[in-house]
Amino acid sequence: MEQTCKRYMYRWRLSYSHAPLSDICSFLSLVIFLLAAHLIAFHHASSFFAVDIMIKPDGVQRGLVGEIIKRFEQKGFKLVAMKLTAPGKEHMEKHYADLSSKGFFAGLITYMTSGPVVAMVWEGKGAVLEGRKMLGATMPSESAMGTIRGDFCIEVGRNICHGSDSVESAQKEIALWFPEGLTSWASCANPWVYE
Ligand code: D4T
Repeated sequence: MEQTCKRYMYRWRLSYSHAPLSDICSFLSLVIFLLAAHLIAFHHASSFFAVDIMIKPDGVQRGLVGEIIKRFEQKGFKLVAMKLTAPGKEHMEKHYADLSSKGFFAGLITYMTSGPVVAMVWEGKGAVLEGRKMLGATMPSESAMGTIRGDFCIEVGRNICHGSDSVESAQKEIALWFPEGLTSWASCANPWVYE
């Protein structure tokens, strides 16, 4: 009996002292990895970046181009590229490629190719995150008043403007919309916008 107990104790100690230690190590590495990824993502999103903003055909038709540009200018962002363009179906399908499996995709492409759009690139600290806040939620009914969608539209299929949802998609979209590159310039407002 004593022997059996000792054997069990030995086995228990083995499993307690080895397996859990490796489990704890993997768990700690996972926590450290997630923490680092979170910090990097946060730093990425709040650093100086350019965001692709597009005024959709309804925004152009309804005469909201000036109003939308005004909001980004007044916020303190710097315009580094802009064009009024109607690039066609293939281009829009590329822009919205990640939504190609959605039921609303065909309607979205028809809407997006129904007239010219204004594509812009705005640069500034946290431009991607702040730009999305300025646009408001995808669903206008969920957009806060004071945001562009909250103030100017009602339906998701006519939600006026687009904004990149991450630094990575901003980089992809900028390459798609402005293969000729951006215009680099120094704004005299910089010291009045940034500490
Ligand atoms: P965009 O890309 O236009 O800035 O929109 P969001 O990033 O805010 O949202 P999204 O990619 O999910 O949708 C892209 C585009 O599809 C239209 N849409 C969306 C739609 O017509 N019906 C829907 O149910 C959804 C979710 C509106 C925006």
